Amino acid sequence: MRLDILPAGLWLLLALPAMAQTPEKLPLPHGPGQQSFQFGTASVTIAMPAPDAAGPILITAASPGTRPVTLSLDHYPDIHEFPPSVSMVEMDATNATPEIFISRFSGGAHCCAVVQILDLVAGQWRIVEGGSWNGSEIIPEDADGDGEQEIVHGDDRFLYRYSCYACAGTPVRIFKLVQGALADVTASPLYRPRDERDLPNFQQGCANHDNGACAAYVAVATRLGRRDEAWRFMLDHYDRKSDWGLKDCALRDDRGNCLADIRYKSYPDALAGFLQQIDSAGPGLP
Ligand SMILES: [Ca+2]
Ligand SMILES: [Ca+2]
Repeated sequence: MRLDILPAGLWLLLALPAMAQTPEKLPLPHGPGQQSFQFGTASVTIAMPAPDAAGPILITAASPGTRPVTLSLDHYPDIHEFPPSVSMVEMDATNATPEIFISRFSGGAHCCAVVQILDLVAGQWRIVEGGSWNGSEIIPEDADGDGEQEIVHGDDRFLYRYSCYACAGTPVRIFKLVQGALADVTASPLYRPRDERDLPNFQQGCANHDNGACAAYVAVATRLGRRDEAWRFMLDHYDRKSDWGLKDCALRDDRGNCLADIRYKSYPDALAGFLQQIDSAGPGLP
């Protein structure tokens, strides 16, 4: 971004030492009560209920001349729960305020870091639902060196899909916050170097007949414009004896019951179907 075309408000933001290029984690109030933080023109207030009291954790973002927003997080007395991680981040370049990034572990063996972001869009603070991600916490990072933080995380849709949890790595996914929406920018040429770095590992796993690694290998090679060679390599190396991932579901009801079973004849058929599906999904777990 050229400095001479910055919106006027952004000068203030750039001038503040608090606008570091790493997320700044905010301390939660000790015990019941509230605490406020100021970042340039934006403020965030965190209100914690007493541990034994019913009532939500409230996180409010505000700035002069805008409509504030309050995020309400569940809190139940006398039940073990995980506190939210609240950070000031710079993710959305289309406003002159920082964003407030909230990541909270839901508990459970492999699930989930639940993400919400408070973002100022057209004069109103909004709550952006940032999805549920495998792992205990999401910490945004600057994946492309532009000073804005992105969500950078393995593609959870590959987990368990064709092999065991710890077997194959997952391709990376990158989401950028733009005017209150998280955009999947993974395919941008900016992130090619990451894919090029990851590709040999996935190829090696595929060479070892790990169908999960073959899936990651084909997906990443496709982004790099090398699908045909990766597909041939997969056909030569995939585990023909494994039936992991050959069943799928095209449609589920509200309770998660499958209404339309899919049974693939082979792993390559299943993989082709999966790679078509994953283009259109939102952030986080499927
Ligand atoms: Ca911003
Ligand atoms: Ca960035």
